[in-house]
Amino acid sequence: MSNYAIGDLQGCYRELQELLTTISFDRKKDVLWFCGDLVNRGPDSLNCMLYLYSIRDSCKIVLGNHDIHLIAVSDSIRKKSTKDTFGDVLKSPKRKELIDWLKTCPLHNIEKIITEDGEKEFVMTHAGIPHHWTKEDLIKNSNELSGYLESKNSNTFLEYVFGDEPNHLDECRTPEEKMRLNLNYLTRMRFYNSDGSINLKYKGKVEAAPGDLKPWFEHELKIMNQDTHLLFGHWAALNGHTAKQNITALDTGCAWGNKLTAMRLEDLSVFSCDKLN
Ligand SMILES: [Mn+2]
Repeated sequence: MSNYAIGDLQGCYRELQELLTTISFDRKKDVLWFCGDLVNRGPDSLNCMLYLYSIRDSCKIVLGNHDIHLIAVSDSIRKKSTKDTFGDVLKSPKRKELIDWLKTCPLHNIEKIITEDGEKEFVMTHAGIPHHWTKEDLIKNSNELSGYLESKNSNTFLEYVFGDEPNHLDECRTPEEKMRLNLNYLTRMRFYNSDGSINLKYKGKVEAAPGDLKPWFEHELKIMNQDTHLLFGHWAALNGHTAKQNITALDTGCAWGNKLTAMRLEDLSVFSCDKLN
């Protein structure tokens, strides 16, 4: 039995199947962790969702910004953009079932796993974890957001939760603003500005970042201790590199022509499948 953490799928269904063949995935024994952004930009969002739904008992999925955008478009809260490629999900007879299921997926997953190096606590979110959050903060804030997304009033939640502002904890004046910032921390964050606000504009490489931008994972993170291992996706420009032993970037940009990556958590072995033409 092994746990595999898999990077941003973004509709790359054929690459997922090839990767699962490479790792000899056995749904009766193995567990797949998905770091979110299951859909969009790539060609086969519907097939990805149908497949993951069919093996959902063998999966730990956290939601990414594209997944939440899909939910909001499906619920007529947001408009589909010309860049969105999840029309197949919206047109599917299974749409409601799939979207209802997506709403039950959390924004984080925490689990202790026995590795070759002893017991480690793996923590997965889509984009990252803000430096000032403890594990308890993560659980509380993430579960609060999921509670609204899963509730009958999810439309009200989706109406106020999109937007880039406020981008600093000190600028949150209402509970709604704080939840918007918390969702952005979990699903969209890459860099902090020097004043402690998050920068949601620059998406590129760390070495080419303008001015004083610093990746979230370069800050001293309250959640880390010696047995913690963070897993995240969302940031294809990192190409899997954080230069931190205990923080793994899983998004290797399959939808952008690069590759889909899986890491076996028990020994941190990395497997990948190049983008298929
Ligand atoms: Mn993302």
